Amino acid sequence: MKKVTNQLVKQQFPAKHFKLLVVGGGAGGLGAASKFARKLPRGSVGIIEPHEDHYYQPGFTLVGGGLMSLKETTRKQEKLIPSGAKWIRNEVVLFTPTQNMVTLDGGEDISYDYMVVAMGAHLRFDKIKGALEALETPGVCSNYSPFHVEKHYREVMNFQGGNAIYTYPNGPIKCAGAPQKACYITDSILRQRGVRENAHMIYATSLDKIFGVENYVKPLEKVAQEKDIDVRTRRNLIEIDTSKNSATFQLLDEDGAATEETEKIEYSLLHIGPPCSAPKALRKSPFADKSGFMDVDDGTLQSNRFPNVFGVGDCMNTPNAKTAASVSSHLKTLDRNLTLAMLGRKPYFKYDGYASCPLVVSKNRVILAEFNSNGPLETTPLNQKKPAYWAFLMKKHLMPALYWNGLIRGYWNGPATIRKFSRLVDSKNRKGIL
Ligand code: FAD
Ligand code: UQ1
Repeated sequence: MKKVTNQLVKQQFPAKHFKLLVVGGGAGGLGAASKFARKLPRGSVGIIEPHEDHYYQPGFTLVGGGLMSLKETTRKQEKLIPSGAKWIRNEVVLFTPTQNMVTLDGGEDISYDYMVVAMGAHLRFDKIKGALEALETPGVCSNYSPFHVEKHYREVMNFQGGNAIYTYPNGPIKCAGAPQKACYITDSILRQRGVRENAHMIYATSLDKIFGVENYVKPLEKVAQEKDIDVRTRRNLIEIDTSKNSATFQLLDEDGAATEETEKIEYSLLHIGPPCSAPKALRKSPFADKSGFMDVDDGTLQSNRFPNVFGVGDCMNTPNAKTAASVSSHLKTLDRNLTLAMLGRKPYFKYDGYASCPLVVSKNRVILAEFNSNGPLETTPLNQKKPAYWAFLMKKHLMPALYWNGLIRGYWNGPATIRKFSRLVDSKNRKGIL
């Protein structure tokens, strides 16, 4: 019976044209499709997504630290596609926005009235010489990849001594705090295992400071200092030589430009924070700016060149940090602006630039960084700069629930409303009225 129904659905909604086409079935794509599948007639929304498994990527930090299983972060995509929407299990290889069309791998064309591009950011281990091969050798791992995140935990549990290096790339990266979170959890585990004194822990970053948001720099410097982590700034990992267990860093000048100088460090454990880029099909499309990311209006998230196309998530060139938390606020903006566009009106609702990075600083403490380009944009009246157990509980229990039940189902629009209420009791700047 189910087979017959599926057949009927297929006949009713041929996969050729959609009122709304969503490219990418990650956090942003599913959230967008869910919102509009509820508003539009059945079969009006198509989602193009090549992968069968959907990962809750923010959980990878916990998986790499042995605090969550990979299984808990993984669900089958088919179970997550909103009812009424059609999943096209393929990838876009070509965008032809002048004809409102995309081409799939294999050559099939799909057309649309409106499109949401939600392709995320791609991990570019290939930009570091030898990294792809090195990831298959002992000691080299990355929480960023579902295929190498469990290896990180195994390496930490087997670590006996030597240099443990955590790297941060020179350029865009999703969840910019994740490399240092991995470093801090490792420190906790090594202490618990009684082998910390055999380790020299290095956090090597291309930035000129430990974290890009000023408000959290001092608290994080304190964490790194207390944990005896050797923070080396203006270093960019460019090569891994597994025959010598050697990582080569290019030294950057004070403006972040490459110099001729390099530094080689021998590793026992090397955790790679990969450079990230826009996916290839987007990079070479008319949507991309020079950086390859999708050129959108920072506020409305509408494509700067094609007004029937919007962006959401990590694939855009908006100045926010690339996080799932940002996606929640993108979705709020998209919901209103795409609806306006569909009604023939001009989108005017503005994304507030919100991003958040729960900085896990041990196996049970988190600094809950929340910010936009102007500085902190915190939700709670509590001191979020201080490593806290309540924030850890949020990271471990509340955030996955918000993601699975709220964000990807199009119900979670970010914490802006909670923030307004909590400002009434704002103990931080004493402006609250309660
Ligand atoms: P994604 O969720 O990555 O989805 C993009 C989708 O597009 C993918 O499913 C992909 O298969 C698909 N796609 C790509 N190319 C094509 C194509 N050509 N055709 C069709 N589909 C395509 N965020 C937080 O808020 N808090 C955290 O604590 C946090 N920690 C993180 C830790 C790690 C280790 C990592 C890796 C990320 C973390 N993030 C965190 C970031 C968060 O996971 C991302 O910002 C979020 O997933 C972005 O959503 P997105 O939809 O833009 O991209
Ligand atoms: C958030 O909304 C979100 O997406 C569901 C995350 O990713 C899993 C986060 O890490 C954070 C911090 C938020 C923001 C939510 C609150 C309640 C502060």
